Amino acid sequence: MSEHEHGDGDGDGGTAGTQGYTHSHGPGQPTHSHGPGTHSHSDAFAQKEGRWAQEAEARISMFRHDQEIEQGLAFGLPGSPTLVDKTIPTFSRGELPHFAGERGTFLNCPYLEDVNQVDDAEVAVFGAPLDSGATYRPGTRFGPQGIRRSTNLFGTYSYELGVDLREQLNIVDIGDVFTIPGSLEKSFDQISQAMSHVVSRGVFPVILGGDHSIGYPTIRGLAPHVDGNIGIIHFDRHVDTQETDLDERMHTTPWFHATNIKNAPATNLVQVGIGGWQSPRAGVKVGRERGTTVMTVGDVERVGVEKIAEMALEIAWKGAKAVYLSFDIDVFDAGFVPGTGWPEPGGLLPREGLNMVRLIAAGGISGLEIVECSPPYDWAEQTSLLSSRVVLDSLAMLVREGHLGKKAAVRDRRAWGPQAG
Ligand SMILES: [Mn+2]
Repeated sequence: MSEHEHGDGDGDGGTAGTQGYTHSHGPGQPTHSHGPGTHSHSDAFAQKEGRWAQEAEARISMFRHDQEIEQGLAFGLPGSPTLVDKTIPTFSRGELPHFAGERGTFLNCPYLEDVNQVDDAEVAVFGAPLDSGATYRPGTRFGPQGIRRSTNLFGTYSYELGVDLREQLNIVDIGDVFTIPGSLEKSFDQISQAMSHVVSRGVFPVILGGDHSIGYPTIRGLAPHVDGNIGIIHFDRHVDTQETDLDERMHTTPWFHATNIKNAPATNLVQVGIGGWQSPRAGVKVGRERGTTVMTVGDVERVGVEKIAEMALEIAWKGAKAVYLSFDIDVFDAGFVPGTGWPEPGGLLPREGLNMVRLIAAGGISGLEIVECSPPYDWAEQTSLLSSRVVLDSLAMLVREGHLGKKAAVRDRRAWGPQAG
């Protein structure tokens, strides 16, 4: 049986993303710890999330899935008569097989050529291909390509999160910002302008970096559109708070400049996963003077991911109107992320990082960037895969908690599939 045939579909055409999904929160947070009173070895306890997810799947619509198959048969011609599965076309159109075709966009979502129409979507993914800010290994200019390509390995549905992004979210890929390799400052201007465009249309931005220097222009593009302060939750092994590096604003400097922006105060900057032998002391001094919050890998280990996420949310949201997530993939142990600019041993485990991302996204964020993925240094796409997961898990939690997934699906034009957009 092919993947095409699972489930019966629930026939709620046109309502994917809204009524197609009975809003119900997950079985508690992913790493929810249970009080001593509830601790038992019963089946129900052992399968708390597993069983919840089994039930949750039944509540997700199959509308876009079915529409994609219908369109695939129309545009890709019905498959050979010898095939038993009549949903398979002659030419691959849509999700399957994952190794075929020209997918190209993030999670094979629709590509939006005309960015003037971005407000039809609820989420816009765009790349900021830049490595001019890298002070050691370059290659993050290929980050957006590598991250998009790695999403070929993922479907649109997460088992334990009980979310299917294809059904529940209007997400488009608007391609990459035209960066200027010889000029960081001009690239920053381009990135800020792109960010500002997306945010001004009320669309949730997802930025695929790029080295971490983009953290400054993204905040600069976001800030004028937030009626109040912005909190920043920053995952990284490095503080990135010095003023200049090698005489310029580099990928070691974004938060010095971002927290100079009036409504992005350093006291709302929370830095998680910091540590090791690569943080320049100049940046540490700035963080100390400006009062940033730093939580090391050791702090995460000692206090636990749940409490750290809770504290990060509390500090970032204090007096703020929006919280932005900036995730440097090098926060993970170097063994998991060879494809990055400054790999540092002793970082977070993927489970720890992803669990914190989920908890933070559940609290509601206004945008996110994933940075420092350098495909030329990557092996077996593992750094790209983890980068994609940060985005996917964030989006799924935003949908599950009702922060995203509110805009009704626009039939046909925004449907997932090869002809969409
Ligand atoms: Mn870093």
